[in-house]
Amino acid sequence: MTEWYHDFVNTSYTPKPDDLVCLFRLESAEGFGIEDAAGRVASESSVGTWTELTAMPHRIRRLMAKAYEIQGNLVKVAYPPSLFENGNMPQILSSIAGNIFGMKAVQNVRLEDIKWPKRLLKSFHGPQLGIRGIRKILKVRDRPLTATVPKPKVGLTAKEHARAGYEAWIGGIDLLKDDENLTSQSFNKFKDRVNECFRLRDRAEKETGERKSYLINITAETNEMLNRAKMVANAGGEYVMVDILTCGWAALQTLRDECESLKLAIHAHRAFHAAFTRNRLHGVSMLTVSDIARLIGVDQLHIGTVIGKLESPQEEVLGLRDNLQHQKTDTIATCLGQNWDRIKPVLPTCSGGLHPGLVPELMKLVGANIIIQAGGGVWGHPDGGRAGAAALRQAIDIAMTGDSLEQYSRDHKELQRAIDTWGVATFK
Ligand code: CAP
Ligand code: MG
Repeated sequence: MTEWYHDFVNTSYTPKPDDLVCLFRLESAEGFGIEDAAGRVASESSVGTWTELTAMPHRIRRLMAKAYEIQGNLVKVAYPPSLFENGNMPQILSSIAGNIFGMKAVQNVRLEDIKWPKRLLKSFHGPQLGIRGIRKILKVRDRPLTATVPKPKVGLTAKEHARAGYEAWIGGIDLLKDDENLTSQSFNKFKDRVNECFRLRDRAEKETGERKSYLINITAETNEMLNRAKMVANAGGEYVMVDILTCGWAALQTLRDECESLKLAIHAHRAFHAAFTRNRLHGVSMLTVSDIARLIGVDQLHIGTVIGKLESPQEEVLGLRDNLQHQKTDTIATCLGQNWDRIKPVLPTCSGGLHPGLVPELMKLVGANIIIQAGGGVWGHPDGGRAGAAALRQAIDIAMTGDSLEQYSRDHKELQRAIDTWGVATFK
């Protein structure tokens, strides 16, 4: 009997410009070759099932995906465009990132990257503001933007939270940020936080003469999230923050459109990603997540730090940065490259275990077109949050010039105290 799945392998096929292409890292299970596994992945993610069908009309044969390149464990699959519904991210992902992860013939499979054809690209809106729009709002042209999450992560009242924001803004921070697990708990109701924080934000702007803003976490059930976005717009906010992966892509699509009418930027937190991005052999890469987030249209996204408290390899962080910042990326080993066309760039956010002493190294690695977020690295400063905020800003100022942090800290006491506390070390 012929192996039906092999009909989905065609190494002489060249993808057409409007095919969607996926790059998988694939390991077949015992008893199966790589072609057996590749054929099964292409079949299950397009039109196939576990056996040859009695009726397979010719027109449906044209919808078969093709595993067209197999190099070691890296397999490229081309999908005909008619498999997909325009602007429907859940449908696209149920196809190419659906059942395949559980197939018995596959030991491990990781979706490394997706190359989006023009038609699908056009069916999503992309960021409303993008990097340029954000920088314009905040009137910060060259340096990294700064953000801080008050710590403890949750437990502060709305008043305490706003007071922390005020201290940080006055100290030199641009963006107050909520933590991913702060929404509207009994001790800190969303409505109270909106009122308190924007009141003190306006005051901090007046006192510093700088633009200040607030990444307020609206994460909730979709309708509630839209209500919260409206409350932020009414209070004069510029942003909402959302936990994109725990909310889900459909909710994010809905929110993206609402934010267009409310003129709000979206800060995307990626809590949950490591559940399926961290295993290098199985799951979905963070690069793929960043593609989807950019297509749907977040304005800012967490990418890791290389040197902070959370696992984020240098190659991955730099790949994410390029994928978010550039209009066009090249095909390299585990990346298919993409022409983003009219889809605007997204501002990468580096966060997780950062403090002033790590800023020069971070900027050397990732550059200045980023947001630097420090929670513990501001609120653990021995002289409090305002001093911590000042120290972070001083570290950025000196890193922008490339001069020595240690020397600069001699006449910048907040920075000096931060360095006395944490040095230039990474804390796990
Ligand atoms: C950082 C952070 C972020 C992580 C998320 C936290 O706080 O606010 O959630 O950065 O990871 O609560 O841990 P600290 P990533 O500055 O106190 O470490 O950015 O990698 O998505
Ligand atoms: Mg957090």
